[in-house]
Amino acid sequence: MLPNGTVRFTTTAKDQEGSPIATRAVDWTVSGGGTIDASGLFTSNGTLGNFTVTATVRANPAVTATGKITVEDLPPGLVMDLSADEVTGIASGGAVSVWPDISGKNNDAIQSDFLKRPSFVSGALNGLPVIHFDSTDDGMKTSLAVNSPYTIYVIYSAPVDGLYRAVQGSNNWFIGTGPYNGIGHYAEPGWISAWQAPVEAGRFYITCAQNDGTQAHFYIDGVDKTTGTTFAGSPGTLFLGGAGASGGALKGDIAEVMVFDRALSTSEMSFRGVKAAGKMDCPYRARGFGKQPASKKFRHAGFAQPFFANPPHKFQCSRFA
Ligand SMILES: [Ca+2]
Repeated sequence: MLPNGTVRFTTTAKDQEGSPIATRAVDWTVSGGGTIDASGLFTSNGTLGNFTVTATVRANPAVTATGKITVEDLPPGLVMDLSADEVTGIASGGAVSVWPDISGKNNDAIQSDFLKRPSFVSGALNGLPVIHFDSTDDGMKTSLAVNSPYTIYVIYSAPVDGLYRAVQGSNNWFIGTGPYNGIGHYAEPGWISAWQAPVEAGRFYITCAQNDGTQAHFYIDGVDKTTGTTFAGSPGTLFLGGAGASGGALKGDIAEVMVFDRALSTSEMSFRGVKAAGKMDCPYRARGFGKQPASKKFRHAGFAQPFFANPPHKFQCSRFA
């Protein structure tokens, strides 16, 4: 969440067999960073950091539950932030009807059809949860209309085969697996990036689509993969997985989707990417972000000494379904 913002916490009571029971009165406390009122509404005082919220059953103080909150200073222009580790109250494998937006802009992703809801998977990526979208029809709709300029991050695992969409628009715009069996990014009227390197099954990629109103770029793990900068079509209304213009499914997992209503600078993009890579323990090449290798020599030099935000523990960055 953003400094000086608010977020509401709730509790769900269950008996020893896991069945829901009436929620009893609880008292709320927080380890720092602001205040929390009797209704569970946390209000940041602007202090950045990680804080723990504790709910204590008033009639039996031995019974407590905790939640965590991260207050961080994000670049201006954040209009949607769907983070799987901010989804609460769903057991692993459970259906996700609402993926709450934590940007403060109320652009939640929703799915009213039970059969089309993605599922919550706990402890899937560096101990953090992800949202799994099936190979047929799981999808979610947001109420966010995106037109250039914009910057959109999608951190997801792709299938190794076929044409699957992680995030798409009401227009023919998507980030997903291309027909070339690599991660691709399409915006009318053509491919901004059709990377043909093999996708590793279960591996999470930090993808970033940036459009400054004139030129479009696409980055994978901090590396510029743009092949066509002039395809400037915008997504329109944003959808996840098998919803939107094509209905094409994902067949994979999403950890986070972040949308800014402006083109972030290269240093801002690098900062966000390194933050995400650290949180999820994914490899990320921070140096040279935003720069298309100018020559073969440069490209060799760049890849010979990759910089990783964390050691590239491949399997900590992966989930195999
Ligand atoms: Ca389904």
